[in-house]
Amino acid sequence: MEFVLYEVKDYVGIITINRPKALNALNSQVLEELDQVLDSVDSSTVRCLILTGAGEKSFVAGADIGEMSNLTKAEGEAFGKKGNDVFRKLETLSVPVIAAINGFALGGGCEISMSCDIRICSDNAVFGQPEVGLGITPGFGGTQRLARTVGVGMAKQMIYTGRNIKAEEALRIGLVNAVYPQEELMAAAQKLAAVIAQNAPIAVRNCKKAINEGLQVDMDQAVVIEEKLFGDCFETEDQKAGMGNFLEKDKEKKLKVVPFKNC
Ligand code: DAK
Repeated sequence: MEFVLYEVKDYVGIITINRPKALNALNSQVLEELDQVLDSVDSSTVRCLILTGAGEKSFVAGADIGEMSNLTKAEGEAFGKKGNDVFRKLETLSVPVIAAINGFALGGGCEISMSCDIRICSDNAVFGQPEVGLGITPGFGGTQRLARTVGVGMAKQMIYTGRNIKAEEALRIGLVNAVYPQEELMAAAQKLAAVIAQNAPIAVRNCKKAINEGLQVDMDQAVVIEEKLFGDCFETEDQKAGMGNFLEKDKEKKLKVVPFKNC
């Protein structure tokens, strides 16, 4: 692949959008390659993913403005659908995804980060939805996911003004969970991913599904979704070993990592 790198180590997959000359802007080829990489993620060997951008300046500086500039209405809609389909695939992937945001996360860059489960960023990160300045609306889910992530009032302010915000403000409004010096970002993402990867994979995957699906429905339906996914964990080796270790009251065993079978 030309623009998307993928490597797996110790149950953690790292996807890198690798188009640094254009600040990792998303053109059709990047979206297609990303789609293929997501299809190739094997949840029996990958328990957590990290998504980042190549270089130290930009995570993703948005959809490719050059490619979009001459689109017709129909082509614009098709481009929006292509991005939305990939972003939705990312959002609904069975394993958790951490966005390690290493610089600009503008437009489609901010939007792709919001399709991930957890966002952490470097101290030089810049977030924004500048689309109204380009004469368009956010087209890769920004109007929907930003409002759900930081609240309606803050999302509307960011989108209507097109104003960019820095890392510390992103932290303050809950767009990211933590800010790190640039050189420490990937290590922090890997440490976080390793903690997630050490937990029972079926349970982690079911938690993701319960949270994502539960948020789409009312509470009565949401608790039914949780009940089903909770029940689904029983009779797995992870559940037996996890609870067995606790009940044996053996400190060594209690601390022992659950064996991760039935992935
Ligand atoms: N697209 C294409 N190329 C980009 C780019 C982008 N979004 N961002 C940067 N580049 C390219 C620049 O053109 C430049 O290329 P060369 O001239 O060297 O060939 C190279 O990356 C370096 O950029 P700069 O020279 O501009 O670097 P600076 O440090 O001076 O500035 C910047 C960095 C991030 C502030 C600046 O590049 C910038 O403002 N970039 C654009 C940011 C932006 O507006 N992003 C939002 C894009 S709009 C939809 C689907 C999707 C979307 C909307 C609708 N539908 C179809 C429904 C999504 C829209 C967006 O994401």
